[in-house]
Amino acid sequence: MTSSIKPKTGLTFSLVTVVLLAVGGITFSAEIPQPQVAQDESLNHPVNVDGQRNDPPPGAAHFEDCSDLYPVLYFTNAVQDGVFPIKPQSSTDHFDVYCDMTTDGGGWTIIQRRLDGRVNFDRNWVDYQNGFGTVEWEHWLGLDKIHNLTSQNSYELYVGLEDFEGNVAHAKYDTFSIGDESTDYTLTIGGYSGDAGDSMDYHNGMKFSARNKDNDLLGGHCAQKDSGAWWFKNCALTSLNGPYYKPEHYHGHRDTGYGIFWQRWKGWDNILKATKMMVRPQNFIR
Ligand SMILES: *[C@@H]1O[C@H](CO)[C@@H](O)[C@H](O)[C@H]1NC(C)=O
Ligand SMILES: [Ca+2]
Repeated sequence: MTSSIKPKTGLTFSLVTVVLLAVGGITFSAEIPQPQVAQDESLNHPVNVDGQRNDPPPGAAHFEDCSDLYPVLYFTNAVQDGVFPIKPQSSTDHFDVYCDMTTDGGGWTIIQRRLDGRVNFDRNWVDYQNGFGTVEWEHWLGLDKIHNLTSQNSYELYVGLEDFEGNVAHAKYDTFSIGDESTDYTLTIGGYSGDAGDSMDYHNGMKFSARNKDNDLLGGHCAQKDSGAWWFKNCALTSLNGPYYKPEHYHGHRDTGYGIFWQRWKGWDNILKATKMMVRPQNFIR
């Protein structure tokens, strides 16, 4: 089975549409995949736990993350991956994110995605703070947004990986959050499960580094030496923001330098084709 990391559709829902569908009870027909949960179970899950969300003004976003939006899509039979606006509690404005509503029960907010190398990830600190790329495709959400997201609740992390032969693997972490700017976005991660092997535990407690910001434990500068930007230590067991190489142009890290790798799955020299990192509250109930 090759379950691809690629988005299934480029469909963008507007919040207004979602609300109208929710209110009108309009249902989509056949093509929309049904969520894999028992009907009865899901009916116990309230759409609006927070009164504020009952009547959002048109165009405004009151969903704190994609998990918050999941029940609305579910009750309108519109469960599908796509772009939605969210507004974490501490954020003053809403912003668009890509919601993965189909992997491992759905409700995931994507914070990082590589698909084909069309977006340059060799960027400065400020770009990693603010985010870059396109939400619909290759994307880094931004450290400030990731902090605001993961500080409003207890979050888990899902990392999806795909190599150039079409093999897929994943790593899931029960605990994931990053500190704010004053901590240089220190990573807190733990509770691994999955089939990719645990490459992230090594990075637990590390600050974020970029090519113009050295927060690693090495005498040198990992982000310059290895490229990319990450919670480098001494230096990395995985680097998902590293340079994107096609296999025909890659001859191992000693010759070409480090690419996108997950050491515990494929070693240092087997570069990856696609990656995604996404977060969801630990207490998410489908
Ligand atoms: C994150 O939250 C702070 C307040 O805690 C806010 O000032 C800032 O604008 C937020 N950042 C983003 C990108 O939403
Ligand atoms: Ca250093």
